[in-house]
Amino acid sequence: KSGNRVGDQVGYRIIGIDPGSGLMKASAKAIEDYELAEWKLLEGSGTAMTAALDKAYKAKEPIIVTAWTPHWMFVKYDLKYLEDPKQSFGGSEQIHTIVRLNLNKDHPTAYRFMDQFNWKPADMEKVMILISGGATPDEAAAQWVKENPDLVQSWIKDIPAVSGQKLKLAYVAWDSEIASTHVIKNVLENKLGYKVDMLQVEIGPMWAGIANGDADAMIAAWLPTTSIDYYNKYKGKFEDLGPNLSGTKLGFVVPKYMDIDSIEDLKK
Ligand code: PBE
Repeated sequence: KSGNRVGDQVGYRIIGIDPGSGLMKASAKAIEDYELAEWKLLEGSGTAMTAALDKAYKAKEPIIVTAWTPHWMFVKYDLKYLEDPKQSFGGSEQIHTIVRLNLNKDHPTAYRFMDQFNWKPADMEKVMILISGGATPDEAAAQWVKENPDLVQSWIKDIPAVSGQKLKLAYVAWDSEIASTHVIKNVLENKLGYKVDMLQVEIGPMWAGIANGDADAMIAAWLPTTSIDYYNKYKGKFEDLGPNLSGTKLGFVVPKYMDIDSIEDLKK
């Protein structure tokens, strides 16, 4: 082989997402660990990343993106994670539910529900697929809640409803968190009687909002690695209600029609 085929094909560019995300930090670490100094990690957003992927995929062009699981893109396209023998992206993680201090006292009903909330990657993926297929996040959440009555009931069993109290949920516009946060909103409003305010923000302000009490809860803390900087920064200023989902993954992803398998192949 002469030169770097993959690098030349994609202009030594890896399509990233929003700069504050844990995925971007892990991607920068991978570029260092695998000594990919000639490669550029482009900043953008989750939406810009999936748009670039869609365009390349339809044209059968080569592309490398930063990505995560659960995500609808693995259902819609034939994709593969590049192997990561150096474990730059860490292992499988859990998503934790994080609430502001004193939520227990101020909103015991919401607190108890948030504490019980847990589901599987396939559940989250179903909501994501509905949204990527054209449903609004509210419509997708409503449909999923309707189709999963037993699981939803297990989250709210024996919890008394309230009458119109306000609750504020913070989230980042990642497709996974848009899906999960709208399911929580639907249950809080339609089963437990809250009026929910949705605060869409960047990752830093999401954590700061919980820590200073501007937001009541969020379900977007990927641990032990992806969100750890924010977790440590605000430690003591929030309550961690533990995992609501297990089995996430992060990495560099390419279409299956590309002839590479490992991050190490980017170096050649
Ligand atoms: N994500 C989705 C986030 C956490 C949730 C993987 C894009 C991140 O990288 O911080």
